[in-house]
Amino acid sequence: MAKEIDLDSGGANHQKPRGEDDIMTTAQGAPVADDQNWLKAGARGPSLLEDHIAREKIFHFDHERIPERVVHARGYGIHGHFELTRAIPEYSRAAIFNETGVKVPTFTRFSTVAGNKGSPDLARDVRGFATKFYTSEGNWDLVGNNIPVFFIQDAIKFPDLIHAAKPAPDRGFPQAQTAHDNFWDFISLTPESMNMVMWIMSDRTIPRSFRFMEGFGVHTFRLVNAKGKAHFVKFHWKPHLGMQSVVWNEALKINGADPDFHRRDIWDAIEAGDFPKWDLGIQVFDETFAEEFEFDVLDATKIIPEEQVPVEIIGTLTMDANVDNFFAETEQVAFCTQNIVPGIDFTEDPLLQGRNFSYLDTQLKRLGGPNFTHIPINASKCPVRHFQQDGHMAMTNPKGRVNYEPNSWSGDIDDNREPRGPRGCPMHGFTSYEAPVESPKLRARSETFADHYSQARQFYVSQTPVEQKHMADALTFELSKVERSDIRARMVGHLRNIDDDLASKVAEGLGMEKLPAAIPAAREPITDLPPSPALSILANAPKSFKGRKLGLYLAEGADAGIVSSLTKAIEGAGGMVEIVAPHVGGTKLSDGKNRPANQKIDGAPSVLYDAVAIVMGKDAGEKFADDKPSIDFVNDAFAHAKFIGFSPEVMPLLKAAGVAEKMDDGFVELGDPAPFVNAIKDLRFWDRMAVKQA
Ligand code: HDE
Repeated sequence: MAKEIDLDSGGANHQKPRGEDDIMTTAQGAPVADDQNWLKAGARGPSLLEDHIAREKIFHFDHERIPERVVHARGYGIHGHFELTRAIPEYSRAAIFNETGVKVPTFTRFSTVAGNKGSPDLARDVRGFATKFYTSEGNWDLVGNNIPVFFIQDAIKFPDLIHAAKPAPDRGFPQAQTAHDNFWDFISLTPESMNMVMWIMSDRTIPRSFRFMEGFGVHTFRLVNAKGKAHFVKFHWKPHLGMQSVVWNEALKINGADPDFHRRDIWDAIEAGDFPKWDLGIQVFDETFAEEFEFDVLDATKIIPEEQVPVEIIGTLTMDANVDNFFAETEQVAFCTQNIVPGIDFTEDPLLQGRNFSYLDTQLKRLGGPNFTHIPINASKCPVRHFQQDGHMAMTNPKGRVNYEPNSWSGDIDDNREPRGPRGCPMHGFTSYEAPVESPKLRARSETFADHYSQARQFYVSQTPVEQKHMADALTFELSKVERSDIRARMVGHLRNIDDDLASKVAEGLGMEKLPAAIPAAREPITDLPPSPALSILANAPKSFKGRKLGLYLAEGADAGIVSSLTKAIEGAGGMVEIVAPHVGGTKLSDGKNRPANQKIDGAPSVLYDAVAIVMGKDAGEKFADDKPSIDFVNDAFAHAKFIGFSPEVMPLLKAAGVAEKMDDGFVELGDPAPFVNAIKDLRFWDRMAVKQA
């Protein structure tokens, strides 16, 4: 029998979890008796248009999609909070920066740039790192990336860049990759991209996890203090878990084995209560530094090396809650670079200035009207008072007669008191920093933006030999997918301005008979800049397995003692263990007990793990020596320089995989788990890769 509807719950009813007890209703709230059979003339039809229930259901379904973001379509959002650990009133009057201990809620969306919503997570691509801070003075959006520089210097070039990177318009492919003619054609004709090209061809674009990436605000912004004094600032996010990337061959395989690898990783970590954290760092500098610095601080294709202006840590971002509803939160969140608060201001960076137009404009298209600020994920958590009104889907509608300013309604003016109601507030309200501007109107690029190679070279020489090899391999891979040889040659011509050795390696990788001539530079590179150690991932590796995952492959008769002591040791070191077995139902260990598995071996290749351990009983070691997924598990772990823990019974499998004769210090026999758990703190056994690290 139908239960009575709780009238008091009104429109909020649909926001409750959709539980079994709920009575189904139409969107108008009318109870529905049967939503599985369309109203028909007779049991065999035809169907009747009269069926308002069926039509409403189908109508709503037809309109479920909103346009995906033109860039950064594939994203993943997480709730969290930011806590200020060092107040900086000397730099900024923003409430979020003024009192140590201030805590504000946040929402962060990570993303790839080029792929569509359904593209794989491990595409070689820049990752978006956009955070909305719900401060007491309004929302501040820091819409950054995991790379501190950008491809272009002027926003007007953005549509060209993105058109070139996305699938070609005639054929609609390739999806989520830059390994094609259009991208490299554009890049090789755009020398200002060369610094960014070094970054995207590095391991930064194939992060192991969102949790193991840095983030950057990219542009130079301004901080303005209570006296109106301004400093320049660059924002940085530093992950507590350190940085880590996968290798390219792993990325290709992960995309097949688990296209949701990154989102699953952060979802699982958060569900397990292992909340990722980042420190917020600032590089603060003044006009004098800006004038003396070798490059223009308004040029978003350049960094300011940390060795020149240290990153000062001022707070911590903790991500601690997954979304309840992907669409409502991750899809509908609307980041806008123009969302700043008093005490933070823009600079004249031409890329930032263009973004300030684009983001607001794009939300209008994506979310369908000007009231996207009424959507809960976008609404500020502090009071909002203004005279904007109406429009599509207006959800928060003020009461009362007055909707203009100045007015005599909202104050008590009869007794000569100041009229109340929303008013501009010169003392606390946002005032733009009075940067002096006196110039002719020009369509021009400043001369100070013209050196495109010095920092590209600095990035390359700051990498370890393993990382440099990865860059040469990445360039070779990408350019090998370019059909036109003149584009390949032009690109190698640019590399010659960056590093001749790199250019030669790529030319060799591409099978070029002779090295193409260097491209004439718009301006001679400044100098051979010193390496910046902060730019390398491997030189700054965390030396810890914390937050990482061990794939523990077990088969019949595996020593129960080893399994339990290893699991305990890994978890004690802050790592996670995933059990892989021939069947997901589990496998019987030496103590006769069944150990349930998380994954079946052919669905869990070793590319999904940071290190692997294999423990089997004697018969199983022989039996799985014939098994292709088991052989691949070992082979890939070996090829990707992973640490491999093993029990002696596994030798037949190691032999069959062809690694038994090549066993190096990356193989650790299990018994006492300590040596293995100690070894995997290095994350990979890099010596196995041809190039030795410096
Ligand atoms: Fe974006 N960018 N962008 N971008 N961007 C968008 O806004 C744009 C740039 C970044 O998770 C769009 O809401 C222009 C730099 C992130 O929702 C759009 C230019 C940086 C996200 C847009 C840039 C970024 C976007 C598409 C050149 C790093 C995802 C959907 C001037 C500092 C935010 C949307 C999210 C999204 C325009 C360059 C980061 C079209 C015109 C530089 C992380 O407005």
